[in-house]
Amino acid sequence: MLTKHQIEDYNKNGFIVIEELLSKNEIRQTRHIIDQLIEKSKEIKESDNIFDLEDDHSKSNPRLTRVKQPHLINNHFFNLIKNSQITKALKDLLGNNILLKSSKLNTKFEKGGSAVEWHQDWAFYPHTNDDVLAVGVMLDDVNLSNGPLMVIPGSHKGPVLSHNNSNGVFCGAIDPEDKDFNLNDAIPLTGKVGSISIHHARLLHGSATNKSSSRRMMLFYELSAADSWPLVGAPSYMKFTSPNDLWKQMKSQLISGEISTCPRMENIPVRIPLPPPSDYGSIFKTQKTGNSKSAFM
Ligand SMILES: O=C(O)CCC(=O)C(=O)O
Repeated sequence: MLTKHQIEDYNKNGFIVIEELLSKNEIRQTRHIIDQLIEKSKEIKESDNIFDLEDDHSKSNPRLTRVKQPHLINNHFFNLIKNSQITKALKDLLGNNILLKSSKLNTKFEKGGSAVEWHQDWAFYPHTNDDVLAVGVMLDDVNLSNGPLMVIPGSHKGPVLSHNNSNGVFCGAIDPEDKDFNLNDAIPLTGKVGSISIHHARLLHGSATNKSSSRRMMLFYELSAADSWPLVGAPSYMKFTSPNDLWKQMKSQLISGEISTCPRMENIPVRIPLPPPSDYGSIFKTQKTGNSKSAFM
């Protein structure tokens, strides 16, 4: 499915964008379900297990930062990745055995949708090997003004930067002054609705507030090779107390092939995302309650 050039690009730079991969029908169905979820969010006043709210959310003007784990809310979101061209592309990058770890819908509404401070996903969920990545499905046109995902090419081969604040607490974001971070190297990942981005879990990335008048909704899936096991952290999917529940959940999230119970270990840099901030409910809460420094002031 991917060309040799795309695979080389991913390995070298840590990301690729595939233009208009999803069909208009897939996008239409997805948006329809999301509209229903947004409607439902009108009933709540505080963030909960499903919705993460912007500060100005109200019944008359619902404003979310995120819908958490949409694939656990509606099967459509699981089928969208499993039965689409996306899985074909993933097999070229991760091999045949692929496990979905979690999903999230970042809504980034017009006129103020929240920034995501610079971070490496790896800092949140280190694994035994780094065949771990995130797919971003563009559910709106993404342009330079509506807060595109930005990445630092090649940073997936560098160090794992500290994501702890000056008090030592995990805040889910790097210090923009870190000597290993240079904002001038950042490039935006733009594309038409239906395009996807794929970024490596160790790649430095972030995105600014959406100050424009057009929404930037993106659906993210976090996946790994099925022999890549989480170490610690990963609060969004290792939340099971019983091995039976864990096994059931993993099997239901298998995108392709088989789960391996013999983790493949690699000698790669890892940091443990502890001690936790007061609210670990989403990256937005982690960065806020962890008092992360903003690169987007
Ligand atoms: O929505 C974005 O632009 C960034 C997404 C991201 O990095 C995250 O949610 O962890």
